[in-house]
Amino acid sequence: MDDLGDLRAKYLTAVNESADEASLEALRVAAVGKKGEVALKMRELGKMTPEERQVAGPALNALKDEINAALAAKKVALADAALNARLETEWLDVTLPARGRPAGTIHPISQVTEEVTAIFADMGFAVAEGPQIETDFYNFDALNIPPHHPARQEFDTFYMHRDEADERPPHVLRTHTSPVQIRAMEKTGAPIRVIAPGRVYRSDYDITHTPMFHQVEGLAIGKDISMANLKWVLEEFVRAFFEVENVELRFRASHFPFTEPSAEVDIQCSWDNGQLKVGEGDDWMEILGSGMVHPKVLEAAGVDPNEYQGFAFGVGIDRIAMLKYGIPDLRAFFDSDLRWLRHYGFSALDMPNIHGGLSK
Ligand code: 2NL
Repeated sequence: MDDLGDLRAKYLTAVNESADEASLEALRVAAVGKKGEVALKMRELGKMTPEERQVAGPALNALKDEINAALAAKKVALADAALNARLETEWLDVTLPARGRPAGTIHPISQVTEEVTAIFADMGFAVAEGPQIETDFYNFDALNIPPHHPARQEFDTFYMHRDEADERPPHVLRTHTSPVQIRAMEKTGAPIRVIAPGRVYRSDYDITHTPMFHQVEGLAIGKDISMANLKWVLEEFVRAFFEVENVELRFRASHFPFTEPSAEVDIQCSWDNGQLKVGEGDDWMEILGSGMVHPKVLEAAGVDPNEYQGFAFGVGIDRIAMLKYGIPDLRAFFDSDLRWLRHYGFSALDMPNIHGGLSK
């Protein structure tokens, strides 16, 4: 039994020097496994005298326990060391400032849409959205523009392809956002106060027209909404949008199929050596169309014209963006030229709101 001391020294040293879990397992099998050296020693107990066995038995059990404990402790130590090594290489200073990135900018059309939305939200208008591909019912018929009305030609409409055998009425790319408001009236009925900003399409391309452009329309229907309310809302809008204390508006009688009476609205401005100023001088510039919603339009949208009335208006977003931010060429809006976007674009962090100043 003298060699028990050697066995103990041999395995405790080997366990201590072991570098990974696999070699620890090999040591466990060799030392305290079923056919390991300690088990072999235990088999020799049978050949001993009872006195010898009384000493050797407990000694072998103690050695087995000691080796098992050393194996378990080393296993924990190896796992700790592995974790520490990982933590050493994978650390990250979460208190460092964020990495700068190449600044993208907000397109002037998005900026102006947000500005207009903020102004009308402040006056109680919700935003309505709808499809860009419309049926000709929503784009025309519901707006009091029947099939052979000359206004259908004026709109330079894009018609979606239809097989000749297909007898369903055609779909069109919406020529204005009015159909969005028809759908809104159908859905929520009156009273209602919404604006409908978005893309619209007309087959027209020259220095002042692009085949896709942006419009915001507004609609307010109630029991006693009058042209006086229209005038105040539009004055309030123009003042807030152009960020001027006072600006004269001029309402000129006009004609649209969907409003009666109708008015085009000019704003007071001055042109000094090519520089436009809104709210001063004695020039006028047309910026929008408006009127009292035609009874037939209310009826088509499921609103009783004997009970309700209201106003509507339409503004070109691209056009008022050019006026406010001095952008000379409409077509540059859609060129995706990064230099242009960096020059005319806005910071993503400056969200327009009525109280903090619209455009900073
Ligand atoms: C323009 C003219 C206008 C409307 C749009 C409208 C919408 C409904 C009912 C009645 Cl649902 N009218 N929209 C009314 C008058 C004028 O736009 O020249 N825009 C640039």
